[in-house]
Amino acid sequence: MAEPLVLVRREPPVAVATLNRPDVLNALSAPLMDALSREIGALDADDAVRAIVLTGSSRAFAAGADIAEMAEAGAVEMMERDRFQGWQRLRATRKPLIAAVSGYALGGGCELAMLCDMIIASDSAQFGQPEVRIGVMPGAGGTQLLTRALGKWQAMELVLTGRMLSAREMYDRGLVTRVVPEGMHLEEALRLAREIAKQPPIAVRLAKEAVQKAFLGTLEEGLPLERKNFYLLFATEDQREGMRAFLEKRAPVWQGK
Ligand code: CO8
Repeated sequence: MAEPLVLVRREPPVAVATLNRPDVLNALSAPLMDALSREIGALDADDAVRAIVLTGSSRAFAAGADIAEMAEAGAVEMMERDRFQGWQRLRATRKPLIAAVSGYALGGGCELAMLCDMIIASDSAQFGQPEVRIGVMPGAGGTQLLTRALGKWQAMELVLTGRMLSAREMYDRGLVTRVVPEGMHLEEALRLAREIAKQPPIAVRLAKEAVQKAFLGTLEEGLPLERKNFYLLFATEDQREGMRAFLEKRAPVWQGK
């Protein structure tokens, strides 16, 4: 039987999904993206899983969309293929998604890392949107997300030259959450996932939604959503428990209710 395109390891309360096309630097083919959105969707629906880590190989998180799949396609054919459904499903993930990046995160690979909520990078990692060098441009959110993260003037340089930046440069510019020594990215991402998994799950979910809104929407949309989610948390048992535990000077016990 062929190797699965995405390997999943459940270690409740966290799980790891690993892109598994190492021979082509995890090029994001349509079957790989289908498998990924299916597996992440299943983890998102699994009550035992509180945070999800997405990783690749040591040489590449992912070197972009599969160029071999697109090289001969026409514009209408690309539109008919509508390859963005899987991306859209991934964007709808409600649990925290942490990218653990080593090696190349290029083109669609950089966009996939940016779709995650946090990025832990090995100091060997390299990020970039090299599409212009093969005659196209980013198509899975790169122009929008990089610009929001880095600002117009820095994003423009990356998108128009296709230059790569190191993990440390991306950390300095605010795109990477943390840089760790070579090979420690997965361990550190799991540590972060477990720390998040200790928090009350409904508060985590609503807070993630509110931060996403801040990043993607306007302040007028974001502030009311934040306030609504804040009020909503007072309907949970975890709010009562969290505040009482604080006042009683003991550790809280979360019910997820
Ligand atoms: N697609 C297909 N195959 C790839 C890709 C890719 N993106 N990247 C690497 N490979 C393959 C190579 O062809 C090679 O295969 P083989 O061994 O059979 O010849 C193998 O992976 C190893 O790669 P290299 O020999 O090139 O390794 P190097 O260490 O010399 O170079 C690089 C590594 C610099 C990462 C180089 O492979 C490279 O430049 N790759 C392409 C990077 C790129 O241009 N990415 C952008 C792709 S377009 C995109 O992502 C648009 C996203 C929009 C969303 C689309 C949804 C449909």
